[in-house]
Amino acid sequence: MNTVELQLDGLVGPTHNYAGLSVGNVASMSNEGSVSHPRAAALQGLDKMAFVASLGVEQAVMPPQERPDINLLRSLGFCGDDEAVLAAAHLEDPVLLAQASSASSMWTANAATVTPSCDSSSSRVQFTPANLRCKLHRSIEPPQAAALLKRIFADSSCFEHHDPVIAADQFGDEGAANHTWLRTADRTVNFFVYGCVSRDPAAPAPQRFPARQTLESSQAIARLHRIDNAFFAQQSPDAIDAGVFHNDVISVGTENLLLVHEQAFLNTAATLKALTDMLGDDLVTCVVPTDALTIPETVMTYLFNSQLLKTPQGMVLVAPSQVREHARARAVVDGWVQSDSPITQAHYIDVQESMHNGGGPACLRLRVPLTRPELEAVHTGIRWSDPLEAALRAWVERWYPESLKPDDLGDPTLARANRDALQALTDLLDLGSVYPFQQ
Ligand code: SUG
Repeated sequence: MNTVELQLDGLVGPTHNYAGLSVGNVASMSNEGSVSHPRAAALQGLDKMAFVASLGVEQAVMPPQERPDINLLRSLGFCGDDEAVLAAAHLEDPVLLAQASSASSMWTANAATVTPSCDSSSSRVQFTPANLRCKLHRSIEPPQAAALLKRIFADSSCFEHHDPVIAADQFGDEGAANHTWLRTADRTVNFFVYGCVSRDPAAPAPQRFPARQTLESSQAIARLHRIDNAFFAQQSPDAIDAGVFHNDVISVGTENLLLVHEQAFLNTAATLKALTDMLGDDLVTCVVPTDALTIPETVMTYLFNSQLLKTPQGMVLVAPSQVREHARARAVVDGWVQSDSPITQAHYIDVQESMHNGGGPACLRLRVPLTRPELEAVHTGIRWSDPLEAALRAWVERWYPESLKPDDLGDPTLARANRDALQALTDLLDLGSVYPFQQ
């Protein structure tokens, strides 16, 4: 099956801030209360998209969500007009206001799980938005994510959309951050990594930080997508307790290449053997030993949150600039490029604003494997081009605050500007009415 991988990057929203909302995510916890730079953050994201597109990779943009989510605040008892709701939330419960205002939909690796049409008995590309039930500020993303995905991938002869898996303890789902599609010449595997088995209290589980993805939800997605080549492996609970809150913080794979830390899974050797048995000897696994990079170094540099891209020049790694600055992480990358691994080039990219909240290059994109005809069926308004890039840069310059603190979030002009900005964006991307305020 001849597929291309569309990189659907989340555009950072104008309320991007550091509220320390994600227990278990070391960067989010340690940057709580710092000043953010929404304009710079959005421009860093656009720089990354432009760079990836320049490599000859299919690139597209996913709009941000409407924030603050005033309907969330209303549903929790704040009333009056929008300004009164914001003022009361700011006064009574600033953490809740920050949760309602987070720009976290930028991390589209958590927006959905996507599997290719060739693997499904329905012969269509399969989408299940993640329920993100583990964190309140993220649990409000699925309705808008689902609406946007349905608008972007609208052709029902190519694309099938499922509802998110039920948001219950047993079914924590964080989307593609815990799913990797691998393939060799004639075989494919959907590799799902989970943090715990919710129904089995005796099973190994992290003690300090939450396991966001459950086996039960990964299994449900494989059923919904009607795929018979799913393989499930458990993440190392110790790694989760050290800040590896998603599998994409400790492993990245595409095509026949999997880069992984030796402590990524509960049993890494057995997991890699099982994958090789399924995919054959063409599967290339590059395992980084703890001696070369410890788990804290992995979390600090986000080495495995690099984008691994198949390009006309071969396999290219797009890593966060933190890796370049860290001698040991940099040595790992140099080793991959110099060895006979399929990686031919490495590039470093500055996504510092997102990194401060625990989101590297790979968190900012959702990968959508498509055949050429499926790619042609994608909404054209969001596909990368020079004119779109110029229009998006001008749009960001026009609407985004230069800096922001969590305490600024009660400002009603922010909420109004966010809606005006999104109206201008939906016009620019030719998306019609997708947001709650446009209904
Ligand atoms: O869910 N950070 C996000 C980062 C998500 C990264 N995604 C992947 N690894 N795929 C999270 O923890 C921080 C928000 C704050 O603290 O203000 C936050 O939500």
